[in-house]
Amino acid sequence: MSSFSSHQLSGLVGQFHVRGTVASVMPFGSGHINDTYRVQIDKPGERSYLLQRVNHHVFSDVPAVMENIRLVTGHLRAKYRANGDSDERLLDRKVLTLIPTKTDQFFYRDEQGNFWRMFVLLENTRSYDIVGTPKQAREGGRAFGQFQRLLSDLDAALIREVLPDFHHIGRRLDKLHRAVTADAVQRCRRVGEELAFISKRERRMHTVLQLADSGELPVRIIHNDTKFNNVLLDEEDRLQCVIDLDTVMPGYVAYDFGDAIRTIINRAAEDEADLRRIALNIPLFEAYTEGYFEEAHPFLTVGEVDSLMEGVLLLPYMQAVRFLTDFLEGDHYFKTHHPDHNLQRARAQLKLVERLEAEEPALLGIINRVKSRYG
Ligand code: NDG
Repeated sequence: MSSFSSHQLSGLVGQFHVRGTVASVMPFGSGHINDTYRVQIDKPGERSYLLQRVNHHVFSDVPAVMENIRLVTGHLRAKYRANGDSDERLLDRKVLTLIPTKTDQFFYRDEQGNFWRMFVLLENTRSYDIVGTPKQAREGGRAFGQFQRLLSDLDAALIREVLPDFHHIGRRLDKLHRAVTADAVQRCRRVGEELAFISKRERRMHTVLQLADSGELPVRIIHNDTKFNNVLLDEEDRLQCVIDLDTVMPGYVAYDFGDAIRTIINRAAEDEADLRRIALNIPLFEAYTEGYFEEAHPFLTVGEVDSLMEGVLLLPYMQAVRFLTDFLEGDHYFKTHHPDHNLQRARAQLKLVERLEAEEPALLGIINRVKSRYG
């Protein structure tokens, strides 16, 4: 994370409509892209905030990102209100709340060209990098199922594709192949095994795109970054809010399902160095699937249900392709904490693909069982 002095950070907070004076601004969370700080206000009982520097190397059009977030949070709030939620303070816990700047913008641009934004911080909530219990997994499934359902009547044409082809496996593989050819930092000789593993599976990993091309998958507004730590739960592990809306864009539900399962089913961390520890927790898969169908069954088509398992294999595969590409390009995209971090992440994700392939019949059986409850 680039460092900003507490004086600079307090100055930035002062650009936004916050109540009270700042007590502290501390780094917060474990994201790989943006820089996030927790802003504590110097008054007991006053709410806290999240100050974020949006990574404008990743998001080249930050105003478009912010416009998407404004549209999506506005739509979600209106839906909750229409469903009878009238208490605005409770709504603040269900939907991210942006704090405008003193000039009524949703971001502030500093002299160095950094983009800053501010959200209300949800007190007494938690997020988990690794899921512990079926209850947490079920709430995760409900979270993203509900998110997609409530957005299913928002016109996808209104949402800007801020990261074009974000989950297009063909483009991701092209980028990997270009990185291999360029071999900019001479790391190619270290990844032969990983490249062979990836190339062996290239064909199958195009299945979601093929289904989409043949018209079997509707384009929907999806979250596109459904890591479990993007769901906030309360102290009793009940769903509160879906966060990190930067990547909300048109796409296919299999992407969100697969990306969520990638973090939920893995007993180890996304970047686990000891590959023997990468093992599946199938009861958590079942619980997530149940929670997801509970919310999503009214809108899912038969084609979409049939695509979910493909998403489960595709998303860890695509993530490995992305980590490996970044490793070969010299680690410009994801924040890394040591020199081989992206390689370690890629290896962990490929091991996860292997484990998922071995359990495919069991996982499909669960999806079919849950689906059959809804006729
Ligand atoms: C970041 C990525 C997400 C990826 C995740 C891996 C962006 C904007 O890291 O795609 O799945 O942990 O690239 N976000 O959140």
